[in-house]
Amino acid sequence: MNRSDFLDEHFELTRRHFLKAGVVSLAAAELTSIGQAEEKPPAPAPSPLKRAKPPKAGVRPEPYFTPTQDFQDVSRGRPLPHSLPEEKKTEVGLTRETWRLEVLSDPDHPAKLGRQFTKADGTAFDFPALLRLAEKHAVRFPKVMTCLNLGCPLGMGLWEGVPLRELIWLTAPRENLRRVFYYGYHNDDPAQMFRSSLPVGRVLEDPPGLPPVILCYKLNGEWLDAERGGPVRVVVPEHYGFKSIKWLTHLYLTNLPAANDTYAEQNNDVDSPLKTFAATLSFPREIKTGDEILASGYAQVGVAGLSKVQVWIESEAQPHAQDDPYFTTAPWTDAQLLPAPDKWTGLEGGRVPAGTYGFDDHGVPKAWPLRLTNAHWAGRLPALPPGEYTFRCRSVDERGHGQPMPRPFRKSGYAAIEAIRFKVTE
Ligand SMILES: Nc1nc2c(c(=O)[nH]1)N[C@H]1C(S)=C(S)[C@@H](COP(=O)(O)O)O[C@H]1N2
Ligand SMILES: [Mo]
Repeated sequence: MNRSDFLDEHFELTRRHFLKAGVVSLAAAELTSIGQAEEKPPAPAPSPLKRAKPPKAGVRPEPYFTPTQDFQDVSRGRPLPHSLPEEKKTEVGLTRETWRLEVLSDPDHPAKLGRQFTKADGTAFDFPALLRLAEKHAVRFPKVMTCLNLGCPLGMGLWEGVPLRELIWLTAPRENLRRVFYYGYHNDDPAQMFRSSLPVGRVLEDPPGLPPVILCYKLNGEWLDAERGGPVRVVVPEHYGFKSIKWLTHLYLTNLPAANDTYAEQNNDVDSPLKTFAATLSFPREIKTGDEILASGYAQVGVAGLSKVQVWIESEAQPHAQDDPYFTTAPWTDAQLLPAPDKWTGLEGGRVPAGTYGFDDHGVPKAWPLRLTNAHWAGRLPALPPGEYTFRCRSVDERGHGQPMPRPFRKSGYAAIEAIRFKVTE
């Protein structure tokens, strides 16, 4: 069997298995996507494959872009703003018709502005004003949404919006502007406010290779829905989810020199951009002596990029050295990184529209894997004698750092190496 046959067969197997044996919600999601692709109903899988962990949205090869309703939701709020009845949403500005955004100087640490945009004087931004800015300035980029404290992304999205700097320039800022902070609708209860912030430099100028911070109104080509933070949320390309405030209502320009994020109060590292890591999606349930071991999964490609994914099996009979917590000296072997999809499932027509950051006008990625997205991998390991084992995978970033280095600490984003224990029987 050549490599691509193996991969085809492998993904056919994982696909069938996901259909047959998935957790109910996953099975439903898979069925929808397969239904859209008009594939045949599944035949029984010749050898059962098992996911290493409960599946989560946004990490599977298909659909590549996570349908909005399949994102995991970790947002706070009592009640959750997106669960409010339509009438209440209209009243509090959670519809495109009634949404307003105030852009203000921070009264405690004022930035000197030529003008503010306030509800009181009727100048707050509304949705049509945002769309007028979009006509000239709209940008669109792919980004995986990941919660700092979770081991798995919430979903992969194609986000569209207006660069935040366009609104900042409209305030005619003059001096004492060092940061911006922002928050969204929180049931008018100060205790429920979820705030985030950025250095103004990041907003005004994009670091090399990164798209702008946006006020986002579309996800995967459709209006951003209430559960994902619509009508308008912030999306910060290189950051974990907590910087991407949903149901945006207030933007402050400030002379504060440091972060005042809600997440900072909760003992998190709020300056840490997205890390690179690999995880397993499928692994054989039963392995007999003589069976080749086929595994597959995904890698979140953080700001450090991804050069490869590696796999390794440790035998319990001959455990790895105790003084090497990240298994840097283990005999890792390279897995195969799968090429970019040619059909971008989850988007209309399976196509990435022209004018998308990182893609050419035919919707082909300019490089692969793309930073801030998911790439997928498949690994193949030789047959083993009977015994107990642990399977691991890891990413290696573009500078050659094996996961979880160079930033191994938990507060700054999850990157622990996963372990899957298994038995090989006669
Ligand atoms: N207004 C508001 N925005 C928020 C949050 C929140 O609780 N309230 N949660 C944040 C966190 S911690 C994450 S991880 C992301 C999740 O985005 P998603 O719900 O689209 O997956 O939203 C962020 N934006
Ligand atoms: Mo989060």
